[in-house]
Amino acid sequence: MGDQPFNDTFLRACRGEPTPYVPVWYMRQAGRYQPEYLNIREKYSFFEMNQIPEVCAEVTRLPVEQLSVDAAILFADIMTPLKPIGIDVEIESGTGPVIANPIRSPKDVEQLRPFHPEEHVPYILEAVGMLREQLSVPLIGFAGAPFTLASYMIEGGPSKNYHKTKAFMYTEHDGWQALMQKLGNVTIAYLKAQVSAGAHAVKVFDSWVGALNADDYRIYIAPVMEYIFDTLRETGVPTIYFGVGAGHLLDEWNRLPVDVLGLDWRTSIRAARKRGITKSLQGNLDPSLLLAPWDMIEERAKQILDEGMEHPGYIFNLGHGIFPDVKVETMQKLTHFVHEYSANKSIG
Ligand code: 1CP
Repeated sequence: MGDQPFNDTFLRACRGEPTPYVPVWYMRQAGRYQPEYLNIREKYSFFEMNQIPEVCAEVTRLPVEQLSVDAAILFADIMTPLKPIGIDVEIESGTGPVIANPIRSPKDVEQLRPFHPEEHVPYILEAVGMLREQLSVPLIGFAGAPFTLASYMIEGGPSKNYHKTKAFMYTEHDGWQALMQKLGNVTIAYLKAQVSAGAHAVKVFDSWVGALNADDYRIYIAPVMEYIFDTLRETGVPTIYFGVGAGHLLDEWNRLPVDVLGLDWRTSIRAARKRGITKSLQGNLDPSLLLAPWDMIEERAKQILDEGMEHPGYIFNLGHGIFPDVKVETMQKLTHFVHEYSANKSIG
């Protein structure tokens, strides 16, 4: 692969430049829908896969080779930096992250240790370096955003309503500020290290921040996100921000010093543009459609591409991650369709 010319279409779209076709990659493009992934996963726990650079690199490359997507995303998890700071987290099959010692008080926040990527996760940085050599498409590094990380740390695992997280936020003013500050520093340190090791772009996943209304986002979250993206500017690589069910926060997001906003399927690209969103956009096919008949997938993908292509700075993706029941062939067909349709449309 290293012999192929480098495909920078994705990076150009991140920067809002025109591209010959619409670049595409998929959230959770490495995962349980791939038989090859399942074979490897049988042998290792999730974090073991993370800790062996050759395995981490192989799983990261798999969707690039199999689907012909225009970007790779590092095979790791938003939970990866939490173990070294003192959170006892495991990834359980079918559930996700489960935490044995959730945060219950400001004292628990005080006890969190600082994160030093080179010392704590050298294997991740080694995998990034290997991928930089092996890939002919950009590598996206990533981290969790403070609210989303805090939601797992406080709830102890996946949640539907984030009651405990919000109660902590509303009740423990200083404890919450300290937690956001500490997690903001984790995110920054982790992403800077990934860029130094070779990542071409970075994405901050704030998957669950849509649980807050715009006022609370402005008060409790915007300052730390501004600090994160402001500091990441120093790296010079494009930055991406994503959350699920967060259409009501778009005006807040548009004010952040970030390059690309990732939309879920609830907010159309055209609606976001009409609201005055000027940044590059990424998204947003409903992943449930991947189980619908092909004609329907194609029709919706076409509609999204038509909307996305009204402005330069557009990257095709799903509105959230691929899930295990999806067929690899569907993803291959979709990637091919996005490339073909957008190339012909921009020429025609
Ligand atoms: O191709 C890729 O995207 C692989 C790399 C990757 C990324 C970017 C993984 C591997 N996880 C993530 C990010 C991640 N992890 C997010 C943000 C994106 C999103 O919203 O999906 C979140 C919220 C997590 C937390 C997490 N880890 C969950 C979700 C749980 C919930 O609350 O619903 C799950 C299921 C995991 C485990 C996990 N992470 C990644 C994989 C392939 C898996 C499944 C692991 C397995 O084999 O059991």
